[in-house]
Amino acid sequence: MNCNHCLTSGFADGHYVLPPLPYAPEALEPVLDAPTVLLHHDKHHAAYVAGANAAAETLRRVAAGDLAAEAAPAAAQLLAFNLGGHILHSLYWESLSPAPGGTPGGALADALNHSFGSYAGFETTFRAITLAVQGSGWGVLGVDPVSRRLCVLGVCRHQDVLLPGFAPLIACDVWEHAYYLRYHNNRAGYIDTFLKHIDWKKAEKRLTHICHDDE
Ligand code: MN3
Repeated sequence: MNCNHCLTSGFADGHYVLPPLPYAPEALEPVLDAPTVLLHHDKHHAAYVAGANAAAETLRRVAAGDLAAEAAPAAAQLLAFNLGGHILHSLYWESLSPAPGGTPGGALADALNHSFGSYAGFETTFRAITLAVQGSGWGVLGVDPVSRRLCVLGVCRHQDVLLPGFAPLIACDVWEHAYYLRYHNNRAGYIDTFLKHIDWKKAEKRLTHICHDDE
């Protein structure tokens, strides 16, 4: 399985597809309740998959001359929004572990220490940036392609405030649909619980493959 398996499994036979949850919907108790997980995956994530396919189809029809070129800019915007949603949700499911996640080891621990000074420094940074995302968005830990350090981005919606070439490792959804049923308006409590249930093993694999892809 390569590092981006959770992303490439979202495409098959020429279309974006909804990847299955990597665990049972009730497996994330007590982080998230099964109704939240099921609605989030089967309705919200699925809607982004459908939206990405619709936008891609519009762009194909423009390229084929079946639609006026004027349809392309709006479709490109819709593709960025919906495919961004598909990518980040695919990563979100893989970011969470049904068991308490502990702390990272190996190269990822080294990278976090190098980039944030310590694991606590990472947590402080991630919590602050993710909590402060205005409205709907994401806290995303990933690799800055220029410095090769890890950084946290506060992504707005699914596609704003992203660096070209940024390679995401961990994504925390802070759209209200991700947490409102259980946490109500307590976004901070949700983020703290998320931090305790990160699947660091999978994140470490993603980091290893990102670094190897550079060689
Ligand atoms: Mn969501």
